[in-house]
Amino acid sequence: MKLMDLNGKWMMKRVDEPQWIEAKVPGSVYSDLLSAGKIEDPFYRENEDSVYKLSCFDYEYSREFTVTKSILEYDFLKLKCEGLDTIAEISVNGKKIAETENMHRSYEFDIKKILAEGVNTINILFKSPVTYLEERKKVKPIWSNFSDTSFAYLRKAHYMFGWDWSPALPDMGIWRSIYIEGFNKQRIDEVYVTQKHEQGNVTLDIRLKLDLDDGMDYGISLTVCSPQGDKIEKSITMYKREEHVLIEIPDPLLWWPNGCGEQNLYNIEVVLSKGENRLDSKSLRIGLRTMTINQKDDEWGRSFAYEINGIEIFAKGANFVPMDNILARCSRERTERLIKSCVDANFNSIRVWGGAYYPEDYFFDLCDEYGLIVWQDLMFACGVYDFFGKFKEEVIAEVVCNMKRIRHHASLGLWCGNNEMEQGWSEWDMKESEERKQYYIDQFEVVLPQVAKDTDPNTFYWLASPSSFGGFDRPNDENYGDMHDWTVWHSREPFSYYRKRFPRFMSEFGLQSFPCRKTIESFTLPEDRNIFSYIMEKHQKCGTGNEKIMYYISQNFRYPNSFDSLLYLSQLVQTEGIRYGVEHWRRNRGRCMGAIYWQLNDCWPVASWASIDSFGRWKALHYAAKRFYSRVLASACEDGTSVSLHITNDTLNKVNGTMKWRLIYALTENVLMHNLREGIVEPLTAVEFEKLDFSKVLDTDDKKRNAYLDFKLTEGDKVLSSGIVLFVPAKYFNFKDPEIEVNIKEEPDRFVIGLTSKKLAKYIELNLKITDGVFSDNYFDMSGGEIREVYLNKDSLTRNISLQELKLELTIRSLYDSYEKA
Ligand code: BMA
Repeated sequence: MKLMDLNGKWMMKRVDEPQWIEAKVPGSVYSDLLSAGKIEDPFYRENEDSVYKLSCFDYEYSREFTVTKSILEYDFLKLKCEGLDTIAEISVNGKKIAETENMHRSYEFDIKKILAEGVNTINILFKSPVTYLEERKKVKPIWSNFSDTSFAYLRKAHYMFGWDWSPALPDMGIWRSIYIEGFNKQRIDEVYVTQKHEQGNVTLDIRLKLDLDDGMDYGISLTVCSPQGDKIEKSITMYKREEHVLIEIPDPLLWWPNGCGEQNLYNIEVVLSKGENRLDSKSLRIGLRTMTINQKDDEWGRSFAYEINGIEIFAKGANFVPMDNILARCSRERTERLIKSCVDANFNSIRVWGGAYYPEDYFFDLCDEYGLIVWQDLMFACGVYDFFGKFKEEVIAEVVCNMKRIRHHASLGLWCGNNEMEQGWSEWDMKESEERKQYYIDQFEVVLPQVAKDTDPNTFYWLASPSSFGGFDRPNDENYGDMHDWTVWHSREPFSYYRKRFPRFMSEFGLQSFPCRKTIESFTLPEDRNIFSYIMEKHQKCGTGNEKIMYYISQNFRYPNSFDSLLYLSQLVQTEGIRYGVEHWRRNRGRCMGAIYWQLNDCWPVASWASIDSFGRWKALHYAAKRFYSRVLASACEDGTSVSLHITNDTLNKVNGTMKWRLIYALTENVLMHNLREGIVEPLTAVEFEKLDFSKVLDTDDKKRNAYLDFKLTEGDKVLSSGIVLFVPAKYFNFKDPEIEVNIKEEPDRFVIGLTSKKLAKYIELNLKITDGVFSDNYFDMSGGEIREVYLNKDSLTRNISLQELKLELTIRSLYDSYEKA
């Protein structure tokens, strides 16, 4: 039972300095220094460098707490630390009780004998992770990507040492809750729930483990509460340390990922008592579902698809990275905004990438509630590990601890051993010893799979991302397992290259862009606002990133007429590239069953692969994701002047659709050809709906530069999906001023923005100068003469604004405005 919270006000000081400053726990050194006004915003301009240096010192945290006589009467008193980052020495009343070296696990220490009635003190000393690694490196360096710090020696979130999207800011501190627990011989040690689904019936198998002497009779009462509030209760007497209780759920309501059904959740409460005395309790929230990865041999190799409640789904989502470098600033609210943005963009899954940390409980609660299947990497990425001795013990303890914490969540889709390490050993020139290669096999193919089998056997376990068979055998083979494809971007292949790839499950691919102007203003002075300035390059962590953005712009768009236009075009190339890949893989639904782009979010304001920046602002890509991940997608596969129109139906229902298309001459907006076709698309399938050949009409380059195809898939009067095809790169197209007209109306809960476009307009951007908000659609195309309504829900706005203010704040542009005309 939790007796005393030690969160809240502490004091903190740099060990070599005399003065203490006020600190907040959970928190961190940087966040306390920031609150005390001792450092400036580490994200501003080049402050990263000076703040990094502060991690070369040791810091001490201290607080007092009062222990009453009644507390001391407990047989056991434990100090619980849910997260210490990272090299820590813990003392209570001047007596050292432990040293720790792993931010990824929780710790429990016996403090019964040390506590005294009255005022007690607790001190936690954090030693510099930078100094520690420097010393280890001097003895024997260990390979790691993106940073030569030898970070793989330390169980600390790797991205903190700098990544190709993260600054190097290795913070430290008491980053999760700390408290005292007390119990009298008896407490609930573990509640582990598994489920059996048989012909629509669900039986829960609740395994209980108690911390008590055998043969004692303790009462356990279990309550399962359905989403509608119906309760099933069961009581037993425990005579052993471990017991199974089976509970059948009447009329089970299943949990589904977003887009497939409801996110029904059941609460389970376990209460331990002796006679009338309630001794301990634990609650869990679960979802009734079966979930695995299906791998079936087929004509191409072997499939790789999530199967939920018997249905194979196409996974749509992105890779999640930490939301801040100062973890104290992450919160449930910020995370909820991000997770909500995922489901608003039609995601049904998310991958938690292995170079970070195991997310908070609330992250998984939110994924349960919103319906995002979580691909959870273990926290190993782009590094080589010395898997023996104390390090090995730490790793095992950490994985067991996190599997036990997370395994009951409805949203947990799979555990994955690491990020890109099997691939690293097979494809990268790491020049590491054979001995370290053997450690890889022991860690990722023997020990951790066994830990998973013992701790969470019902969740699918995958050796590495990417992987095919394990054992360094073609880990990134497109026909087996999952795939990371960085040929577009890192090797500058054109977007059309994606169409040559038929991965079974694409778990990483991406293109960078700059964040929007508002975000750039947060870390720059006006004189920095040039992408090749020192400060802008400080906020670009991928060595050749800006060059590549410029390269892709040059392939697709005209030379931008301003810094603002350059930012805008960078977001458009990112959007187009990812759309190209996703639409192709969704057209090949069945062969490919997942497209998880790199990356969802950012930890600071930076040029990166993210679709949502560190302020939570949607880039063009995130709006495009809402369209290309839509449950029913109409997409065009163009090749010269022929176009095939496809429909991908990810729903569990038939689509009774009508596809209308028009070939239009842009100068006059005259319709050259058109057609309408009706048809049925079966659930969970992708079909080629229509094949068009315009070679006769578009027989000159000039005509190709002036004509476009617009297509729209409707069901009844609902537009399900639409698109526009150009027959030349947009940079060669003969755009005319679309003369977009805007008319805004206010309704109680939203603003309705009516738009008309005289001529074809590509990538129309709606932007608010000051306030942030999420539009129902953005960066979309309009054919000449089209009328459209876009909604801005008031609850998405970061402040209340009037209609008048909105009119002043709203700016609109399209591709036509991004380049010089004469
Ligand atoms: C993949 C990821 C990250 C990296 C990204 C972009 O390798 O796993 O390590 O940030 O590519 O290069």
